[in-house]
Amino acid sequence: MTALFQDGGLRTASRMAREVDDLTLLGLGITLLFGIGILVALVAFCIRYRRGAGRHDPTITRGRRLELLWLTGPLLINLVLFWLGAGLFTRAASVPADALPIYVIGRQWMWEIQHPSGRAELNHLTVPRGRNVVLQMISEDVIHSFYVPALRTKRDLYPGRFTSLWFAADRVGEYPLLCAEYCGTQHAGMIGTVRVVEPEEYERWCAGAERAPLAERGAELFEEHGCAACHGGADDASGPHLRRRFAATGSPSPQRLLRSILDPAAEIRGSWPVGMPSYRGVLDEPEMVALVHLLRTFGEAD
Ligand SMILES: [Cu+2]
Repeated sequence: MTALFQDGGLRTASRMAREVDDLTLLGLGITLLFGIGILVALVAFCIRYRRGAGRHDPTITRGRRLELLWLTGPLLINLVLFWLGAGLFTRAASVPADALPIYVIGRQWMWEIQHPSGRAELNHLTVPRGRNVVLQMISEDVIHSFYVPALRTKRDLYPGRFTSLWFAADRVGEYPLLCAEYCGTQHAGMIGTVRVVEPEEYERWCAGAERAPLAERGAELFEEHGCAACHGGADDASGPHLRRRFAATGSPSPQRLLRSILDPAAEIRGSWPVGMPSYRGVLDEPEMVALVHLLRTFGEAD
């Protein structure tokens, strides 16, 4: 049924996008079926039982079976739609563990994309086909919304906080990327493209990075800002050895890591001797991205 949309500018680029279409069309189909059925019955009854037609008054005053039918029928249909919709929503919201992280920084009025390889892009997002990708997104100023119609997916970006969006694009091509949250006078110009390429091409493209890998830049910041003094594993350290701890337990989510950096008091557990200062206003967003990415790599089994 979705083939209908393929060439009409509503092309889909992931399996989940097609599932969203199918569910939408199912809901639309059921609505049409009932809507048309009711309309036809209404018109037919108006003509058949009009005044002067000589037919008896058709008003039904009792009919338990009929009542049960019109109560349970729509209820069951709605429960099925809810079940399908909730299932899809849950899958869209649960990031697969193996997803490739790519970082998105939104600012008035552009998208900055950072790949772990060190490759960066403006208003373009290059992703490998067939691979689960998770975007970790943050805004530098106001609320933006990352919207890719071809993926049937959208998520807001906020200042000082990471939100994530995952997808697995399965069709090579270029798809429009839009900001779906009015974010200032040039909001309408905050557009770009999502470029889906073959995995080998993505690897080749990443190899041409003009900057150091993200984790490397994160490691520099880790030293520069004195993180290592407390979190580097020294005997008299006043904080947990993060590399060792995350290697054992896995890294927390980017949002939780960022909160630990910007608002440490909210995240400190146990009885460490010195409270950590907040790094709000100290790190800019690209630095937050590099540092959080480094902390995420601590938790990856190698
Ligand atoms: Cu915007």
